[in-house]
Amino acid sequence: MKIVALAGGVGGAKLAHGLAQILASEDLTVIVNTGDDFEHLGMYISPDLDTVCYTLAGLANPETGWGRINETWNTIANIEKLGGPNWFRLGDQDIATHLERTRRMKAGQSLSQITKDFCAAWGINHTVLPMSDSPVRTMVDTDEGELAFQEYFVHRHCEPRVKGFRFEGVDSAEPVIGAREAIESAEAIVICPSNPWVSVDPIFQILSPALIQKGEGKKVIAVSPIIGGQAVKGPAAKMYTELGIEPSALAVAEHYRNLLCGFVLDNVDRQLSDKIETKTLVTNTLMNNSSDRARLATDVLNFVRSL
Ligand code: FO1
Repeated sequence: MKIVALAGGVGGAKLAHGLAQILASEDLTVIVNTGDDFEHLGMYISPDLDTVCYTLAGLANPETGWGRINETWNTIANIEKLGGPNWFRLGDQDIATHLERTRRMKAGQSLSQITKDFCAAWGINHTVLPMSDSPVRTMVDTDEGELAFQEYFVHRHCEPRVKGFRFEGVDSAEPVIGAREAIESAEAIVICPSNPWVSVDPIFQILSPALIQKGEGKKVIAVSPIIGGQAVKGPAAKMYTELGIEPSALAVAEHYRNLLCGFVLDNVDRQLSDKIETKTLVTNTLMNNSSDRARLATDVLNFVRSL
C-alpha cells in the first residue's frame, strides 16, 4: 500500500519511523514541513527535515527528539564563550549537517537534492521530501508583534500569546518534484501527529492544489497530536487556547474537517469519538519507543484498509 505521510517535527518523525518499519521503501514518501527553517550563525538550518531524517536513520537524540544521539556541544560552548548567540542549541555532529547543507545550497543545489543525498549517506531507504525548495517562513503573530518561528519557539520559549500565523513565501512556493506524483499514486495521505497550526498547515498551503485536485478516492486520515487536552510535545494546546479554541482531539479533527475521511484519537479521548464527523479509530497513540511507533503505524494502516 503506497502512503504519503505529512510530518512536522518530533511527533511526526516518530509515526514516520513506525510507517517505515512496516512499509517497503517504494511505498512510503514523507513530506516534511520547512516553515521552521531559518538561517543562524551563517548556516541554513532545517529542523523538521533533520528531525525526520535523524529519526528514520536511528540517529536522533532520544531525550529531546531533535538533534543527534551521543552528541557533544563543544562548538556552541565556544561560541558562547566568545559572546555569540547560544539560545539555539546546536550540537557538534548536527553542525556538520548544517555546514555541509549550507555549502551545497550556496553552490546552487536544491534542498530536495541535498536531502536525497544525505538520506542515502545515512542509510535511509524511504523517500523524504522537503515540502518545497523555495523558502517558506512561518511567522507567528503575537501580543508582542510578529516573530520568526524559531525566535518565538526556542528563543522566547513560546511565551508570547499567539494571535495567528503567516507563511511568508508560500504564494510563490511550488511543491518539490516528486511530491505531486507521490500524492497521485498514494492510496492514502497520513497526517502525522504534528502541530496542525505550524507543522501541517504550511504543508497544506503548498500541497492543497495537488491534494484537492487529485482528492477523489484519496483517503486522507489524521492522527491527533493532542491527547487528553494536552499536546504530547510542544505548544499546540497553548496555541489552541490562545486562539480561543478548547484544545482537544475534536478541535484537531475540526481543523482538518474538509479533508478527512478518517481520524485517529487516543483511548483517553474515546468519549469524543461520537462528536467527530468522520470515521474514527480509537487506539493507544502514545509513542514511547520504537515498537510503539510500529504498533501505531500498523493500527493506522489497518484503519486505512478498512475505510
Ligand atoms: N528546540 C528547542 O526547544 N531548543 C533548541 O535549542 C533546539 C535546537 C535545535 C537544533 C537543531 C534542530 O534540528 C532542532 C532544534 N530544536 C530545538 C527543535 C526545533 O527548533 C523545533 O522542535 C522544531 O522547529 C519544531 O518542530
